[in-house]
Amino acid sequence: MLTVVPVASAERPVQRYDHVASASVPSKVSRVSDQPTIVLHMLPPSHPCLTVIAALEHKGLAYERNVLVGGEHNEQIEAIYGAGKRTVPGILLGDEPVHGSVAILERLEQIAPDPPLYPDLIASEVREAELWGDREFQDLGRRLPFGAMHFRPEAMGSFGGAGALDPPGVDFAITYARGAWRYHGITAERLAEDLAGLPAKIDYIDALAGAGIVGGEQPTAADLQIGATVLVLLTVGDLLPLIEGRPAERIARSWFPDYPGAIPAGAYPAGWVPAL
Ligand SMILES: N[C@@H](CCC(=O)N[C@@H](CS)C(=O)NCC(=O)O)C(=O)O
Repeated sequence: MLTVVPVASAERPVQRYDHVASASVPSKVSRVSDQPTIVLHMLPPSHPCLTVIAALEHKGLAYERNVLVGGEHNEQIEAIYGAGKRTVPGILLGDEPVHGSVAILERLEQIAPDPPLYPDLIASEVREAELWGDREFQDLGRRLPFGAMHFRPEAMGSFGGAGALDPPGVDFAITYARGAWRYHGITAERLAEDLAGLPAKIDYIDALAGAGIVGGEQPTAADLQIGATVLVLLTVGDLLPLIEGRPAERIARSWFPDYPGAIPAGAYPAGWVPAL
């Protein structure tokens, strides 16, 4: 999930994903011969960054992680990738800037076709599902956790891997969650709609799995795009009954390491999470 939300204090409430990366660390993946150098600009908890990491590692491409500082990343990314491009992930492929998870996966497929993320027989269906994952599903990995933490700000401690927050920590979490609501355009009405619409999205992932577009023995680009968002949703206890045991959960757990953190069930107002 991600976002670094502008808040009153520059200090972040929690530090997470120290195990994922530290600034400018070469990955351990062995390098495909003749590949260009690859530098990934990322923020650690970002789920589209996890999509790109999974793709790089699945293809066995060596790369360097350049972990940006939250709050400074927008200007840094814009300086590298061009006007209006202010989000992570981006990669530098040699000197060539490629911005955004969908464009990156497509470009990685060109430089390293095997193993394919867009298998020939289902390539157009995979692209369609990947775009759905990027445009319609990915934002839920931001709005649903931050939506929950407005009602349960103390859960920002367990969500961020910091454990229980002390009262000043909860004050910070309250401010942070408010900033996140503003930043992501979350309102109670929108959150309730997001929650009401989630079962249909999980059903759609079931249908994609039934059609062999996701959930196979090897990941497609759609698995990596959709799975990273599901991974974040699995941290929200209230959402587990909608996802557990479904292809969506299997996809997320198959292609990604655990996403630490938990928002205990009971966060959203009663009745907002649809009953199955
Ligand atoms: N759909 C884009 C979304 C990128 C995106 O929104 N990234 C978030 C991190 S998950 C970001 O950089 N947020 C920082 C910000 O908006 O300031 C992609 O997949 O590349």
